[in-house]
Order: sequence, then C-alpha cells, then structure tokens
Amino acid sequence: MLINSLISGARALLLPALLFTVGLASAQTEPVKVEAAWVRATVPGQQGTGAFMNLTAPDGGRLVGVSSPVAGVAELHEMKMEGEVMRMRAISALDLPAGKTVQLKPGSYHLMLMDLKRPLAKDSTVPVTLRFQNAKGVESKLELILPVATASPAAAASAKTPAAPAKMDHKH
Ligand SMILES: [Cu+2]
Repeated sequence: MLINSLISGARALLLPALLFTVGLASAQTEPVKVEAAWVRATVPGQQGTGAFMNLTAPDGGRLVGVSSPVAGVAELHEMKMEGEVMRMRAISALDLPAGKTVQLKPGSYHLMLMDLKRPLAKDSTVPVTLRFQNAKGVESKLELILPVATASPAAAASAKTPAAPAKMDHKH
C-alpha cells in the first residue's frame, strides 16, 4: 500500500504514481486522515476554485492553514445562507473533533484556491499543503497531491450504475 500523504518535506509525493492513493494513509501514522480529496477544475481565466475532502483527526485537532504553489492566495472557507443569499467567507481555523469525520464539500466548508497561476485541467493534479494543530497546539503539515475533477470522485463512484458508461462527465 502506498502512503500518499506524508509529513512536510516529502517531495517524493510529487510522483504521479502516488496520486490516487491520496487519503489512504494509515491513521496510525498520520495525525489527520484525508479521504475523497479533489480540486474542482477551472476554465482559462478563472481566478479561483475550491478543494474538497473528508478530514478525520483521531485525536482531535484543527485545520489552521492551507497553501498551494498554484494559488497566490489559499484560505479556509465556509459557506452558508445569510438570509436568502449563499455567502462564503474565510475562517481562521476549522475544528476537527476527535474521531469525527469533517466534510469539506461544495456548499459547505472548503479550501479556496485564489489568484490561480494556471488553469487547473481535469485529470491533472495540484499540490496542496495543509497545516494542522493537534489538541496540544503542536503544528504539523500534510502535503497532498490532489486530483483535479469536475465533480466529487466519491459522488461519481456512488452514482455509478451497471448501464452507465465508464465516463459520464457533465459539460456545461
Ligand atoms: Cu470559498
């Protein structure tokens, strides 16, 4: 089993072969487990996009930062209804209660990659570094290589039916 997410400094992560093992890292060796991670693809000229994943901190902690070489600015965001308008705003940290999976997903918490330096094409990859604090306030970093997709890989997998073609990409 390949370990796809390593503590900071592990440049071997950039190997594309490790790409699809994102999220499979053992909970015993990782402070935070990352699953079903993806970045939404962009079109040329688009300045920002979201990154989504499920985070589980076995001993609890907080997500306190995000960065990516493809983004001039990267923030933690939350999205919620204010009156009848859906708004998103930056938050300084996201609590990860012990053992509980926190979902970063469209319409809710997400990582926001802004000031993009290049378009993010479907089926390419994006390096993203997450910064966590554990319950004692000790910081750690997790470097990930996330797949770029047009929809959640988890949703696509659960939506598959025997009659459906292998590829069912929505084009807008
Ligand atoms: Cu946002």
